[in-house]
Amino acid sequence: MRDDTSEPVPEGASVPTEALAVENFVDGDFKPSASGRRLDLVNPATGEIIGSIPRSDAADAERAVDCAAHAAQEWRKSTAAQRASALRFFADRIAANAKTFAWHETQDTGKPLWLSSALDIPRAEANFRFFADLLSADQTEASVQESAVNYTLRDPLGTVALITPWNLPLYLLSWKIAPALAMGNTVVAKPSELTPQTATLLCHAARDAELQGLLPVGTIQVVHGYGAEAGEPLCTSSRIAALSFTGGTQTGARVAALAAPTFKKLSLELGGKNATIVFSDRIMGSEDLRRETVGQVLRAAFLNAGQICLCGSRILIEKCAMPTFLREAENQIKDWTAGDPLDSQTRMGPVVSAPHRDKLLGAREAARKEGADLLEAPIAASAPARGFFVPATLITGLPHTSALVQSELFGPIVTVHPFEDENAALELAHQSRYGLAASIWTSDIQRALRLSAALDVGMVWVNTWLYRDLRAPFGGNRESGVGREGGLRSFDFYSNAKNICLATEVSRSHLTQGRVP
Ligand code: TXE
Repeated sequence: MRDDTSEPVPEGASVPTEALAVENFVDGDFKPSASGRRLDLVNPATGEIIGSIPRSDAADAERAVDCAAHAAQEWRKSTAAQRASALRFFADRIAANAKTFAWHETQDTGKPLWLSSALDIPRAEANFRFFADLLSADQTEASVQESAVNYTLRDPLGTVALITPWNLPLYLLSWKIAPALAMGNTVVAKPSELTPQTATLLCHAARDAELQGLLPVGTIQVVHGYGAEAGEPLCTSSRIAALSFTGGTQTGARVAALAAPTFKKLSLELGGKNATIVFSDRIMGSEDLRRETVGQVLRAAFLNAGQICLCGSRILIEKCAMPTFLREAENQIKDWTAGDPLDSQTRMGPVVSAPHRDKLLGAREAARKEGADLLEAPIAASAPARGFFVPATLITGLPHTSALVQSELFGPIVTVHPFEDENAALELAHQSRYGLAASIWTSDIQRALRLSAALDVGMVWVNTWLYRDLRAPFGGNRESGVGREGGLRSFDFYSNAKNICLATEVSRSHLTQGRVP
Protein backbone atom coordinates (compact mmCIF):
# COMPACT_ATOMS: atom_id res chain seq x y z
CA MET A 1 0.00 0.00 0.00
CA ARG A 2 1.57 3.25 -1.18
CA ASP A 3 -0.10 5.42 1.40
CA ASP A 4 -0.61 8.83 -0.13
CA THR A 5 0.34 8.78 -3.79
CA SER A 6 -2.97 9.59 -5.36
CA GLU A 7 -4.00 13.04 -4.25
CA PRO A 8 -7.77 13.05 -4.73
CA VAL A 9 -9.14 16.40 -3.75
CA PRO A 10 -12.72 16.10 -2.55
CA GLU A 11 -13.96 18.99 -4.68
CA GLY A 12 -17.27 20.34 -3.48
CA ALA A 13 -17.38 17.68 -0.80
CA SER A 14 -20.29 18.18 1.48
CA VAL A 15 -18.62 18.40 4.83
CA PRO A 16 -19.73 19.39 8.30
CA THR A 17 -18.69 22.83 9.44
CA GLU A 18 -18.80 22.28 13.19
CA ALA A 19 -16.58 20.26 15.51
CA LEU A 20 -18.24 17.20 16.99
CA ALA A 21 -19.49 17.04 20.54
CA VAL A 22 -16.72 15.02 22.20
CA GLU A 23 -17.48 12.94 25.30
CA ASN A 24 -15.99 9.84 26.84
CA PHE A 25 -17.47 6.60 25.53
CA VAL A 26 -17.99 4.35 28.53
CA ASP A 27 -20.30 1.38 28.99
CA GLY A 28 -21.88 1.95 25.61
CA ASP A 29 -22.76 5.57 26.20
CA PHE A 30 -21.34 9.07 25.77
CA LYS A 31 -20.57 10.70 29.12
CA PRO A 32 -18.73 13.75 30.41
CA SER A 33 -15.84 13.28 32.81
CA ALA A 34 -16.83 12.57 36.42
CA SER A 35 -15.35 15.91 37.50
CA GLY A 36 -17.18 17.78 34.75
CA ARG A 37 -13.94 19.52 33.80
CA ARG A 38 -13.17 20.19 30.14
CA LEU A 39 -10.28 21.11 27.85
CA ASP A 40 -10.41 23.40 24.83
CA LEU A 41 -10.12 21.92 21.37
CA VAL A 42 -8.23 24.14 18.91
CA ASN A 43 -8.13 24.08 15.10
CA PRO A 44 -4.42 24.39 14.20
CA ALA A 45 -5.19 25.96 10.83
CA THR A 46 -7.03 28.92 12.34
CA GLY A 47 -5.89 28.98 15.95
CA GLU A 48 -9.56 29.12 16.95
CA ILE A 49 -11.17 27.21 19.78
CA ILE A 50 -13.69 24.96 18.05
CA GLY A 51 -14.97 22.88 20.93
CA SER A 52 -14.02 21.11 24.10
CA ILE A 53 -13.31 17.61 25.38
CA PRO A 54 -13.70 15.94 28.78
CA ARG A 55 -10.70 16.39 31.06
CA SER A 56 -10.81 12.89 32.47
CA ASP A 57 -8.85 11.57 35.40
CA ALA A 58 -8.29 8.36 37.35
CA ALA A 59 -11.98 8.04 38.29
CA ASP A 60 -12.98 8.03 34.61
CA ALA A 61 -10.18 5.68 33.61
CA GLU A 62 -11.06 3.22 36.38
CA ARG A 63 -14.75 3.26 35.47
CA ALA A 64 -13.79 2.52 31.85
CA VAL A 65 -11.52 -0.34 32.95
CA ASP A 66 -14.37 -1.80 35.08
CA CYS A 67 -16.76 -1.80 32.13
CA ALA A 68 -14.17 -3.14 29.70
CA ALA A 69 -13.18 -5.92 32.13
CA HIS A 70 -16.83 -6.91 32.44
CA ALA A 71 -17.33 -6.95 28.65
CA ALA A 72 -14.15 -9.01 28.26
CA GLN A 73 -15.85 -11.99 29.90
CA GLU A 74 -18.30 -12.17 27.02
CA TRP A 75 -16.15 -11.01 24.08
CA ARG A 76 -13.47 -13.62 24.80
CA LYS A 77 -16.08 -16.29 24.00
CA SER A 78 -16.80 -14.87 20.52
CA THR A 79 -15.81 -16.87 17.46
CA ALA A 80 -13.28 -15.72 14.88
CA ALA A 81 -16.15 -15.22 12.43
CA GLN A 82 -17.99 -12.94 14.87
CA ARG A 83 -14.84 -10.90 15.47
CA ALA A 84 -14.15 -10.58 11.76
CA SER A 85 -17.74 -9.39 11.19
CA ALA A 86 -17.34 -6.72 13.85
CA LEU A 87 -14.11 -5.50 12.27
CA ARG A 88 -15.72 -5.38 8.83
CA PHE A 89 -18.58 -3.36 10.30
CA PHE A 90 -16.06 -0.67 11.34
CA ALA A 91 -14.35 -0.79 7.94
CA ASP A 92 -17.69 -0.38 6.14
CA ARG A 93 -18.72 2.45 8.43
CA ILE A 94 -15.48 4.33 7.80
CA ALA A 95 -15.76 3.76 4.03
CA ALA A 96 -19.36 4.96 3.95
CA ASN A 97 -18.53 8.13 5.89
CA ALA A 98 -15.02 8.73 4.60
CA LYS A 99 -15.56 12.42 3.82
CA THR A 100 -16.88 13.17 7.28
CA PHE A 101 -14.02 11.27 8.91
CA ALA A 102 -11.47 13.07 6.70
CA TRP A 103 -12.91 16.46 7.44
CA HIS A 104 -12.82 16.02 11.20
CA GLU A 105 -9.28 14.62 10.98
CA THR A 106 -8.24 17.74 9.09
CA GLN A 107 -10.02 20.01 11.53
CA ASP A 108 -8.13 18.48 14.46
CA THR A 109 -4.69 18.06 12.91
CA GLY A 110 -4.46 20.79 10.26
CA LYS A 111 -3.34 18.28 7.65
CA PRO A 112 -4.61 18.99 4.11
CA LEU A 113 -8.02 17.54 3.40
CA TRP A 114 -6.61 15.63 0.41
CA LEU A 115 -4.12 13.94 2.77
CA SER A 116 -6.74 12.93 5.32
CA SER A 117 -8.83 11.67 2.40
CA ALA A 118 -6.01 9.81 0.64
CA LEU A 119 -3.98 8.52 3.56
CA ASP A 120 -5.47 8.58 7.04
CA ILE A 121 -9.03 7.48 6.44
CA PRO A 122 -8.43 4.85 3.74
CA ARG A 123 -5.68 3.41 5.90
CA ALA A 124 -7.97 3.24 8.95
CA GLU A 125 -10.53 1.38 6.85
CA ALA A 126 -7.79 -0.90 5.49
CA ASN A 127 -6.57 -1.68 9.02
CA PHE A 128 -9.97 -3.04 10.04
CA ARG A 129 -10.41 -4.98 6.79
CA PHE A 130 -6.87 -6.33 6.84
CA PHE A 131 -7.09 -7.72 10.38
CA ALA A 132 -10.56 -9.17 9.64
CA ASP A 133 -9.11 -11.00 6.62
CA LEU A 134 -6.03 -12.09 8.55
CA LEU A 135 -8.23 -13.49 11.28
CA SER A 136 -10.22 -15.47 8.76
CA ALA A 137 -7.01 -16.82 7.20
CA ASP A 138 -5.07 -17.40 10.42
CA GLN A 139 -3.99 -20.99 10.98
CA THR A 140 -3.12 -22.71 14.20
CA GLU A 141 0.55 -23.50 14.68
CA ALA A 142 1.06 -27.23 15.15
CA SER A 143 3.95 -29.64 15.47
CA VAL A 144 3.84 -33.40 15.46
CA GLN A 145 6.11 -35.42 17.74
CA GLU A 146 6.53 -39.15 17.76
CA SER A 147 3.85 -39.61 20.39
CA ALA A 148 2.05 -36.30 20.59
CA VAL A 149 0.62 -33.43 18.65
CA ASN A 150 1.27 -29.90 19.88
CA TYR A 151 -0.86 -27.01 18.85
CA THR A 152 -1.01 -23.39 19.88
CA LEU A 153 -4.04 -21.38 20.88
CA ARG A 154 -4.08 -17.61 21.03
CA ASP A 155 -5.83 -16.76 24.30
CA PRO A 156 -7.34 -13.29 24.71
CA LEU A 157 -5.45 -11.14 27.22
CA GLY A 158 -8.55 -9.51 28.72
CA THR A 159 -8.56 -5.72 28.61
CA VAL A 160 -5.84 -3.74 26.85
CA ALA A 161 -5.03 -0.02 26.90
CA LEU A 162 -4.20 1.92 23.76
CA ILE A 163 -2.56 5.34 24.05
CA THR A 164 -2.23 7.15 20.74
CA PRO A 165 -0.77 10.42 19.42
CA TRP A 166 -2.04 13.32 17.34
CA ASN A 167 -0.12 12.96 14.10
CA LEU A 168 -2.11 10.07 12.56
CA PRO A 169 -5.05 9.87 14.95
CA LEU A 170 -7.48 7.36 13.42
CA TYR A 171 -4.79 5.58 11.39
CA LEU A 172 -2.87 4.62 14.54
CA LEU A 173 -5.90 4.01 16.75
CA SER A 174 -7.35 1.58 14.19
CA TRP A 175 -3.92 -0.09 13.79
CA LYS A 176 -4.20 -1.04 17.47
CA ILE A 177 -7.96 -1.48 18.02
CA ALA A 178 -8.48 -3.87 15.10
CA PRO A 179 -5.98 -6.59 16.15
CA ALA A 180 -6.86 -6.11 19.84
CA LEU A 181 -10.54 -6.86 19.12
CA ALA A 182 -9.59 -9.62 16.67
CA MET A 183 -7.80 -11.44 19.48
CA GLY A 184 -10.90 -11.26 21.71
CA ASN A 185 -9.84 -8.39 23.95
CA THR A 186 -11.77 -5.37 25.07
CA VAL A 187 -10.04 -1.99 24.91
CA VAL A 188 -9.72 1.26 26.79
CA ALA A 189 -8.30 3.89 24.43
CA LYS A 190 -6.84 7.27 25.35
CA PRO A 191 -6.47 9.33 22.15
CA SER A 192 -4.36 12.45 22.07
CA GLU A 193 -6.08 15.38 23.76
CA LEU A 194 -5.29 17.42 20.63
CA THR A 195 -7.14 15.20 18.16
CA PRO A 196 -10.23 13.53 19.64
CA GLN A 197 -12.79 13.80 16.85
CA THR A 198 -12.26 10.74 14.66
CA ALA A 199 -12.06 8.55 17.77
CA THR A 200 -15.48 9.97 18.63
CA LEU A 201 -16.82 9.03 15.19
CA LEU A 202 -15.46 5.54 15.76
CA CYS A 203 -17.33 5.41 19.09
CA HIS A 204 -20.58 6.21 17.26
CA ALA A 205 -19.86 3.21 15.05
CA ALA A 206 -19.07 1.12 18.16
CA ARG A 207 -22.38 2.08 19.73
CA ASP A 208 -24.23 0.99 16.59
CA ALA A 209 -22.25 -2.27 16.51
CA GLU A 210 -23.25 -2.86 20.13
CA LEU A 211 -26.90 -2.07 19.40
CA GLN A 212 -26.82 -4.56 16.53
CA GLY A 213 -25.35 -7.21 18.80
CA LEU A 214 -22.05 -7.35 16.92
CA LEU A 215 -20.11 -6.40 20.06
CA PRO A 216 -20.96 -6.74 23.77
CA VAL A 217 -21.63 -3.36 25.37
CA GLY A 218 -18.35 -2.05 26.78
CA THR A 219 -16.00 -3.74 24.30
CA ILE A 220 -14.61 -0.32 23.35
CA GLN A 221 -14.15 2.44 25.89
CA VAL A 222 -12.60 5.80 25.04
CA VAL A 223 -11.41 8.22 27.70
CA HIS A 224 -10.27 11.72 26.71
CA GLY A 225 -7.93 14.10 28.47
CA TYR A 226 -4.31 14.73 29.35
CA GLY A 227 -1.89 11.83 29.37
CA ALA A 228 -0.74 12.52 32.91
CA GLU A 229 -4.32 12.47 34.22
CA ALA A 230 -6.26 10.02 32.04
CA GLY A 231 -3.38 7.96 30.59
CA GLU A 232 -1.26 7.19 33.64
CA PRO A 233 -4.03 5.32 35.53
CA LEU A 234 -4.20 2.96 32.54
CA CYS A 235 -0.43 2.39 32.71
CA THR A 236 -0.57 1.50 36.40
CA SER A 237 -3.82 -0.50 36.42
CA SER A 238 -3.34 -4.15 37.33
CA ARG A 239 -6.48 -4.99 35.34
CA ILE A 240 -4.92 -3.83 32.07
CA ALA A 241 -3.13 -6.82 30.59
CA ALA A 242 -1.30 -5.04 27.78
CA LEU A 243 -0.48 -1.49 26.81
CA SER A 244 0.28 -0.30 23.31
CA PHE A 245 1.66 3.22 23.22
CA THR A 246 2.69 5.45 20.32
CA GLY A 247 4.18 8.83 21.13
CA GLY A 248 7.34 10.63 22.12
CA THR A 249 10.36 8.77 23.50
CA GLN A 250 10.37 10.69 26.78
CA THR A 251 6.70 9.90 27.36
CA GLY A 252 7.37 6.28 26.39
CA ALA A 253 10.02 6.01 29.10
CA ARG A 254 7.56 7.26 31.72
CA VAL A 255 4.82 4.94 30.45
CA ALA A 256 7.18 1.94 30.57
CA ALA A 257 8.28 2.76 34.13
CA LEU A 258 4.67 3.10 35.29
CA ALA A 259 3.62 -0.12 33.60
CA ALA A 260 6.54 -2.27 34.81
CA PRO A 261 5.31 -3.20 38.32
CA THR A 262 2.15 -4.82 36.93
CA PHE A 263 4.06 -6.91 34.33
CA LYS A 264 1.72 -6.01 31.51
CA LYS A 265 2.72 -6.67 27.94
CA LEU A 266 4.13 -3.50 26.46
CA SER A 267 4.52 -2.27 22.90
CA LEU A 268 6.21 1.10 22.46
CA GLU A 269 6.32 2.89 19.11
CA LEU A 270 8.40 5.98 19.82
CA GLY A 271 10.34 8.67 18.00
CA GLY A 272 12.64 8.60 15.02
CA LYS A 273 15.35 10.64 13.36
CA ASN A 274 15.49 8.68 10.17
CA ALA A 275 18.26 8.88 7.60
CA THR A 276 17.44 9.37 3.93
CA ILE A 277 20.62 8.12 2.21
CA VAL A 278 21.01 9.42 -1.35
CA PHE A 279 23.78 8.24 -3.71
CA SER A 280 25.00 10.28 -6.64
CA ASP A 281 23.75 7.80 -9.26
CA ARG A 282 20.19 8.96 -8.49
CA ILE A 283 21.14 12.63 -8.77
CA MET A 284 23.83 12.92 -11.46
CA GLY A 285 22.17 10.68 -14.06
CA SER A 286 19.08 11.58 -16.07
CA GLU A 287 17.10 14.69 -15.31
CA ASP A 288 13.94 12.66 -14.81
CA LEU A 289 15.59 10.44 -12.22
CA ARG A 290 17.01 13.49 -10.40
CA ARG A 291 13.61 15.17 -10.30
CA GLU A 292 11.88 12.03 -9.14
CA THR A 293 14.49 11.34 -6.45
CA VAL A 294 14.56 14.85 -5.03
CA GLY A 295 10.76 14.95 -5.14
CA GLN A 296 10.56 11.74 -3.11
CA VAL A 297 13.23 12.90 -0.65
CA LEU A 298 11.26 16.10 -0.01
CA ARG A 299 8.04 14.13 0.31
CA ALA A 300 9.72 11.93 2.94
CA ALA A 301 10.79 15.11 4.74
CA PHE A 302 7.62 17.19 4.57
CA LEU A 303 4.58 14.94 4.24
CA ASN A 304 2.13 15.70 7.07
CA ALA A 305 4.39 18.71 7.86
CA GLY A 306 7.14 16.26 8.86
CA GLN A 307 4.97 14.92 11.68
CA ILE A 308 5.28 11.22 10.93
CA CYS A 309 7.71 9.15 12.97
CA LEU A 310 8.88 7.60 9.67
CA CYS A 311 9.77 10.92 8.02
CA GLY A 312 13.32 11.23 6.71
CA SER A 313 14.62 14.12 8.78
CA ARG A 314 18.36 13.60 8.25
CA ILE A 315 19.13 13.75 4.51
CA LEU A 316 22.56 12.25 3.79
CA ILE A 317 23.86 13.04 0.28
CA GLU A 318 26.93 11.67 -1.48
CA LYS A 319 29.26 14.67 -1.45
CA CYS A 320 29.83 14.95 -5.21
CA ALA A 321 26.05 15.24 -5.75
CA MET A 322 25.39 17.83 -3.02
CA PRO A 323 25.36 21.01 -5.19
CA THR A 324 23.12 19.41 -7.82
CA PHE A 325 20.80 18.04 -5.14
CA LEU A 326 20.46 21.44 -3.52
CA ARG A 327 19.76 23.18 -6.86
CA GLU A 328 16.95 20.74 -7.60
CA ALA A 329 15.67 21.00 -4.02
CA GLU A 330 15.54 24.78 -4.41
CA ASN A 331 13.32 24.31 -7.48
CA GLN A 332 11.00 21.90 -5.76
CA ILE A 333 10.72 23.11 -2.18
CA LYS A 334 8.10 25.71 -3.09
CA ASP A 335 5.75 22.79 -3.80
CA TRP A 336 5.65 22.47 -0.01
CA THR A 337 4.34 25.98 0.59
CA ALA A 338 2.37 25.82 3.83
CA GLY A 339 -1.25 26.87 3.51
CA ASP A 340 -4.92 26.42 4.32
CA PRO A 341 -5.63 22.68 4.58
CA LEU A 342 -9.05 23.16 2.99
CA ASP A 343 -7.51 24.68 -0.15
CA SER A 344 -7.21 21.89 -2.73
CA GLN A 345 -3.80 23.24 -3.86
CA THR A 346 -2.23 23.02 -0.41
CA ARG A 347 0.33 20.27 -0.04
CA MET A 348 1.32 21.04 3.56
CA GLY A 349 -0.79 22.46 6.39
CA PRO A 350 0.13 23.91 9.79
CA VAL A 351 1.72 21.92 12.60
CA VAL A 352 -0.50 20.61 15.34
CA SER A 353 -0.30 23.21 18.10
CA ALA A 354 1.05 26.62 19.09
CA PRO A 355 3.70 25.18 21.49
CA HIS A 356 4.85 22.78 18.76
CA ARG A 357 5.09 25.66 16.26
CA ASP A 358 7.09 27.72 18.75
CA LYS A 359 9.49 24.83 19.37
CA LEU A 360 10.04 24.42 15.62
CA LEU A 361 10.49 28.13 14.93
CA GLY A 362 12.96 28.18 17.83
CA ALA A 363 14.90 25.35 16.18
CA ARG A 364 15.19 27.39 12.97
CA GLU A 365 16.56 30.34 14.92
CA ALA A 366 19.03 28.11 16.76
CA ALA A 367 20.24 26.75 13.40
CA ARG A 368 20.77 30.30 12.11
CA LYS A 369 22.74 31.15 15.24
CA GLU A 370 24.92 28.09 14.64
CA GLY A 371 25.75 29.56 11.22
CA ALA A 372 23.65 27.16 9.13
CA ASP A 373 22.05 27.99 5.76
CA LEU A 374 18.28 27.66 5.45
CA LEU A 375 16.49 26.83 2.22
CA GLU A 376 12.79 27.32 2.78
CA ALA A 377 9.35 27.36 1.21
CA PRO A 378 7.04 30.30 1.78
CA ILE A 379 3.83 30.36 3.78
CA ALA A 380 0.91 31.06 1.44
CA ALA A 381 -0.47 34.59 1.69
CA SER A 382 -3.95 33.06 1.97
CA ALA A 383 -3.00 30.94 5.01
CA PRO A 384 -5.12 31.97 8.02
CA ALA A 385 -3.08 34.50 10.00
CA ARG A 386 -3.53 32.79 13.38
CA GLY A 387 -2.78 29.27 12.14
CA PHE A 388 0.27 27.39 13.41
CA PHE A 389 2.30 27.49 10.20
CA VAL A 390 5.99 26.63 9.94
CA PRO A 391 7.85 26.94 6.62
CA ALA A 392 9.23 23.76 5.09
CA THR A 393 12.96 24.15 5.74
CA LEU A 394 16.13 22.39 4.57
CA ILE A 395 19.12 23.21 6.77
CA THR A 396 22.69 22.78 5.53
CA GLY A 397 25.98 23.42 7.28
CA LEU A 398 25.21 21.98 10.71
CA PRO A 399 27.62 19.45 12.19
CA HIS A 400 25.99 16.04 12.52
CA THR A 401 26.62 16.19 16.26
CA SER A 402 24.49 19.34 16.66
CA ALA A 403 21.58 19.00 19.10
CA LEU A 404 19.21 19.99 16.29
CA VAL A 405 20.38 17.03 14.23
CA GLN A 406 20.30 14.61 17.12
CA SER A 407 16.88 15.49 18.57
CA GLU A 408 13.54 14.63 17.02
CA LEU A 409 12.01 17.92 15.86
CA PHE A 410 8.90 16.25 14.40
CA GLY A 411 8.13 19.06 11.98
CA PRO A 412 8.94 20.30 8.47
CA ILE A 413 12.55 21.08 9.36
CA VAL A 414 15.23 18.71 8.16
CA THR A 415 19.01 18.81 7.93
CA VAL A 416 21.23 17.88 4.98
CA HIS A 417 24.71 16.34 5.38
CA PRO A 418 27.33 15.23 2.85
CA PHE A 419 29.09 11.86 2.99
CA GLU A 420 32.15 10.54 1.12
CA ASP A 421 31.30 6.89 0.59
CA GLU A 422 29.06 4.01 1.64
CA ASN A 423 30.88 3.36 4.91
CA ALA A 424 30.72 7.01 5.88
CA ALA A 425 26.99 7.04 5.06
CA LEU A 426 26.43 4.06 7.35
CA GLU A 427 28.44 5.67 10.12
CA LEU A 428 26.42 8.90 9.90
CA ALA A 429 23.13 7.00 9.75
CA HIS A 430 24.07 5.25 12.99
CA GLN A 431 25.03 8.48 14.77
CA SER A 432 21.60 8.71 16.39
CA ARG A 433 20.01 7.30 19.51
CA TYR A 434 16.98 6.38 17.42
CA GLY A 435 16.67 3.34 15.17
CA LEU A 436 13.25 3.43 13.54
CA ALA A 437 13.62 3.58 9.75
CA ALA A 438 15.85 4.59 6.84
CA SER A 439 15.50 4.99 3.10
CA ILE A 440 18.25 4.34 0.54
CA TRP A 441 18.23 5.91 -2.90
CA THR A 442 20.56 4.25 -5.40
CA SER A 443 20.41 2.30 -8.65
CA ASP A 444 23.15 -0.04 -7.40
CA ILE A 445 21.15 -2.95 -6.02
CA GLN A 446 24.16 -4.68 -4.42
CA ARG A 447 24.97 -1.55 -2.48
CA ALA A 448 21.33 -1.21 -1.43
CA LEU A 449 21.30 -4.80 -0.18
CA ARG A 450 24.59 -4.38 1.73
CA LEU A 451 23.43 -1.19 3.42
CA SER A 452 19.94 -2.52 4.21
CA ALA A 453 21.46 -5.51 5.96
CA ALA A 454 23.91 -3.34 7.93
CA LEU A 455 21.50 -0.65 9.13
CA ASP A 456 20.42 -0.95 12.77
CA VAL A 457 16.82 0.13 12.24
CA GLY A 458 13.41 -1.56 12.17
CA MET A 459 12.48 -0.68 8.57
CA VAL A 460 14.43 0.12 5.40
CA TRP A 461 12.96 1.39 2.15
CA VAL A 462 14.97 1.21 -1.07
CA ASN A 463 14.02 3.77 -3.73
CA THR A 464 10.67 4.38 -2.10
CA TRP A 465 9.27 5.62 1.18
CA LEU A 466 6.14 4.96 3.25
CA TYR A 467 5.18 2.04 1.04
CA ARG A 468 3.69 -0.34 3.60
CA ASP A 469 2.61 -3.93 3.57
CA LEU A 470 0.34 -4.44 6.57
CA ARG A 471 1.73 -7.97 6.99
CA ALA A 472 5.24 -6.60 7.52
CA PRO A 473 6.69 -5.83 10.97
CA PHE A 474 6.47 -2.25 12.18
CA GLY A 475 8.63 -0.91 15.00
CA GLY A 476 12.04 0.44 15.88
CA ASN A 477 15.27 -0.22 17.73
CA ARG A 478 16.99 1.56 20.61
CA GLU A 479 15.12 4.77 21.63
CA SER A 480 12.58 4.25 18.83
CA GLY A 481 10.75 1.63 20.82
CA VAL A 482 10.25 -1.89 22.00
CA GLY A 483 8.49 -4.68 20.12
CA ARG A 484 6.96 -5.04 16.69
CA GLU A 485 3.38 -4.81 15.53
CA GLY A 486 1.98 -5.59 12.07
CA GLY A 487 0.37 -8.70 10.62
CA LEU A 488 0.67 -11.77 12.81
CA ARG A 489 3.03 -9.91 15.15
CA SER A 490 0.05 -7.81 16.21
CA PHE A 491 -1.90 -10.99 16.88
CA ASP A 492 1.06 -12.26 18.92
CA PHE A 493 1.13 -9.05 20.96
CA TYR A 494 -2.61 -8.93 21.66
CA SER A 495 -2.85 -12.58 22.73
CA ASN A 496 -1.15 -15.12 24.95
CA ALA A 497 0.13 -18.13 23.09
CA LYS A 498 -0.87 -21.35 24.82
CA ASN A 499 0.69 -24.66 23.91
CA ILE A 500 -1.49 -27.76 24.13
CA CYS A 501 0.24 -31.12 23.97
CA LEU A 502 -2.13 -33.92 23.00
CA ALA A 503 -0.79 -37.40 23.55
CA THR A 504 -1.45 -39.97 20.83
CA GLU A 505 -2.21 -43.66 21.45
CA VAL A 506 1.45 -44.51 21.30
CA SER A 507 2.38 -42.06 24.03
CA ARG A 508 -0.29 -43.43 26.35
CA SER A 509 1.42 -46.76 26.16
CA HIS A 510 4.67 -44.93 26.92
CA LEU A 511 3.06 -43.41 29.98
CA THR A 512 1.93 -46.76 31.32
CA GLN A 513 5.44 -48.05 30.79
CA GLY A 514 6.84 -45.02 32.60
CA ARG A 515 8.74 -43.92 29.46
CA VAL A 516 7.75 -40.40 28.49
CA PRO A 517 9.76 -39.21 25.51
O1 TXE B 1 3.48 13.40 22.54
P1 TXE B 1 3.22 12.51 23.77
P2 TXE B 1 3.53 14.98 22.46
C1 TXE B 1 7.16 12.93 19.54
C2 TXE B 1 7.51 14.19 18.79
C3 TXE B 1 6.79 15.24 19.55
C4 TXE B 1 7.01 14.73 20.95
C5 TXE B 1 6.04 15.22 21.97
O2 TXE B 1 8.89 14.42 18.86
O3 TXE B 1 7.33 16.50 19.37
O4 TXE B 1 6.85 13.33 20.84
O5 TXE B 1 4.74 15.15 21.47
C6 TXE B 1 -0.24 10.58 26.01
N1 TXE B 1 1.14 8.81 30.63
N2 TXE B 1 6.02 12.22 18.98
O6 TXE B 1 3.88 15.63 23.74
O7 TXE B 1 3.20 13.31 25.02
C7 TXE B 1 -0.76 11.80 25.30
O8 TXE B 1 -1.91 12.31 25.95
C8 TXE B 1 0.35 8.25 29.69
C9 TXE B 1 6.34 11.10 18.17
O9 TXE B 1 2.29 15.44 21.86
O10 TXE B 1 4.14 11.37 23.70
C10 TXE B 1 -1.02 11.22 23.92
O11 TXE B 1 -2.25 10.51 23.92
N3 TXE B 1 0.09 8.84 28.51
C11 TXE B 1 5.18 10.32 17.83
C12 TXE B 1 0.14 10.26 23.74
O12 TXE B 1 0.59 9.96 25.06
C13 TXE B 1 0.65 10.03 28.25
C14 TXE B 1 3.86 10.90 17.79
C15 TXE B 1 1.33 10.82 22.95
O13 TXE B 1 1.71 12.05 23.50
C16 TXE B 1 1.48 10.66 29.19
C17 TXE B 1 3.67 12.01 18.69
C18 TXE B 1 1.71 10.01 30.44
N4 TXE B 1 2.48 10.54 31.38
C19 TXE B 1 4.76 12.64 19.21
N5 TXE B 1 1.87 11.85 28.69
C20 TXE B 1 5.35 9.13 16.96
N6 TXE B 1 6.23 8.21 17.34
O14 TXE B 1 4.68 8.98 15.96
C21 TXE B 1 1.31 11.96 27.47
N7 TXE B 1 0.56 10.88 27.21
